[in-house]
Parts: sequence; C-alpha cells; structure tokens
Amino acid sequence: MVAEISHTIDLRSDTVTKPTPPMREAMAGAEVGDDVFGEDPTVQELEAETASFLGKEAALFTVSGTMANQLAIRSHTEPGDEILVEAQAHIFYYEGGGPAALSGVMCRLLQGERGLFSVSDLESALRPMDPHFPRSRLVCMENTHNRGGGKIWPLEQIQEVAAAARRHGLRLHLDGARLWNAAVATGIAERQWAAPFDTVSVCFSKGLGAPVGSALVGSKELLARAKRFRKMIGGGMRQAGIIAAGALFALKNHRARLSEDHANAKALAEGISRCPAIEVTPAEVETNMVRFRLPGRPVEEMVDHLRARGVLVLAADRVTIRAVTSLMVSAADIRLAIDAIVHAAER
Ligand code: TLP
Repeated sequence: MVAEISHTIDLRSDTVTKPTPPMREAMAGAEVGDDVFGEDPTVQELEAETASFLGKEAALFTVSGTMANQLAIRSHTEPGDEILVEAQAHIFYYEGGGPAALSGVMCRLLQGERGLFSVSDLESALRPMDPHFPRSRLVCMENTHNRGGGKIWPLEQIQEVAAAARRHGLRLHLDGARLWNAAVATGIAERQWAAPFDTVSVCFSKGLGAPVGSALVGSKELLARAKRFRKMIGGGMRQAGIIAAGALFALKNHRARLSEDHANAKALAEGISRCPAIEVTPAEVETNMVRFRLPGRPVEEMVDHLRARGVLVLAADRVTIRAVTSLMVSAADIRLAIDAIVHAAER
C-alpha cells in the first residue's frame, strides 16, 4: 500500500515556484518608475546588487533566462559568426532556434559529457582565420547543466577552457540560470564562477522562487549594446520594479536554502534507487535534479501514471524522467514521491 497524496507534488521543474507571502508583500510595496526612461529605483537596485554579487560592472534585468542568453549572443556576435556550444546546452536545445533567428549565427556543437567539454573538444572545433569559414566568436557554457542532470562544472575545468578560448581570441558567455545552485553546493562564490566569463545570465525565477525575471551581467559597454537589443525585441519593461522586488527578495532570502533542495534531490535518488526496476545513480545528483530510467517501460506511461497519483515529473527524452526539487516541495513530499515512484515502477 502507498499513502494517498492529498496535494500535488510538482517535480517538473524549479520554474514552477510561486511567490511566498513575504515575497508578495515586498512586491506589493515596491517603489516603481518607468524603467525604459531609467526611472525604476527597484530595477536599479536589483541590477546594482546582481552586478556586484557577480563581480561584474553592470547588469540588465530581463523577462527570462532565454532572453538574457539570446541578448548575450546578439551582443557578442555579428550575423554569420559562429558560436561554440555543447550539444545539450539550453541555448541550443531549448531556445526555439534563437541563435539563428535573432542573431543570425551558426552553432558549432561540441559533444560533451553531461554538458561538460574539454580544451581539446573546443580546440578541435575552432575554424582557421580564413574567409571560407564562419568567424568563431563566442564560447557558451552552462553551469549547473540542465540536461546534464544539474551537473556542476569543476571550476578548474572552466578556467582551462576559458584560458584556451582567450588564447584563440574568443569571448565567453555562461548560462548561469542555476549558478546559485553550483555556488551553494560547492561553497565557491558566484563571482568566482563568473570571473572567467565576459557575460553571465542568472535566473531569479527558478530555485530562487521569484515569479519572473533573469539578469545578464557583464561590462557596461556590452550591456549598453544588450539594452538596445532588449528594447528592439520588446523586452523594455515599464514599472518592472514590481517583479524586480520579487527577484531582490529571492536573491536576499532564498539563496542559502537551496541546500535543502539539494538534500531533497539526493534523498529522492537514494529512495528510488532501492527499487531494482529503476535505473538511477544517486552519486550523480549534485544539485536539485534527479534523472532516472525504467528500462522497457514507456516514459509517457510512467509520467501519466504518476500525474494521476499527484506527482508531476517530466520526460527529459524518450527514456529518461526528470524530477527537480524546489521550495515547492518539502522533505515529507519527497518521501511520498519516493513511495509513488517505486510503487509505479513495481506495478
Ligand atoms: N529551463 C527550463 C526549460 O526551458 C527546460 C527547465 O524547466 O529547466 N538556461 C537554463 C540552463 C535553463 O534550464 C533554462 C530553463 C533557461 C536557461 C531559460 O530560462 P527561462 O525559462 O526563464 O527562459
């Protein structure tokens, strides 16, 4: 017998987080102005805080992580350039073809291992300076790596790849949507992770729990360019202080608690690993994501079955299920989810 679940346990993503009552209060009380005129004090405060937290000159508040990444690409490149990106990266995999549509760039794909690649992977993909070839311009990395199961890059490996990129005259962008998770899990501060990069995107609306918003950080000069492109694609927001206040609250109050999400993800992986029908490697769980497989069972059937029992998960591909922990799920929820998943697997 498994316990009945009386509420929904949403493990589809950490994007599903809803603002807590004190966050809503901070949002309701936010001072606002027209941010397109540069007059929203709360957006300004958020941008200044984020830039200084990441050790960069400036920050630009954006609607989403996708927008922050795409503005970075557009700002670093010219049409016809090539960006070097790992084959499973969010920028390539999940951003609607943005690099081609918005920046007119080609993506040169590196085959990584759980999202990570090496200096030799990078160097073997570089183009000679010759008019036959697109101009290699920008290297993109992702930390933690979503499709790598929340994998954290070793800092040293980032530094080596970045040094090689610099030797070849390339610029560097980090998709740091979940950089907070990497920092909390390792104790290595965000600014240290950000140091090798020209630009970093960070997200307030995933594990940090704000309803909306990301930021792009980098030099003042590059961000001035990004701001122009943000306006061009309709990303100039007016009294955005209302949502910036949620992001500020999240940054100040929800960052340290990410360790709870990491412990919950680990507990989930360990709990379901006791079932022989489930393939999962708890040692691979470094942050707030768990990926597991049920050999021989259609993923969609499992997802639907769990949904009917009140546990929401996503199919990461045709054989893999992804479960993500966040402030929407407690340790008690995880125990219920373990029972539901094991029971479904043993059916
Ligand atoms: N990831 C979402 C989906 O788009 C897959 C999720 O549920 O994990 N970078 C990374 C590494 C991301 O995981 C995401 C969102 C983004 C960028 C984009 O952020 P948003 O959704 O704000 O555009």
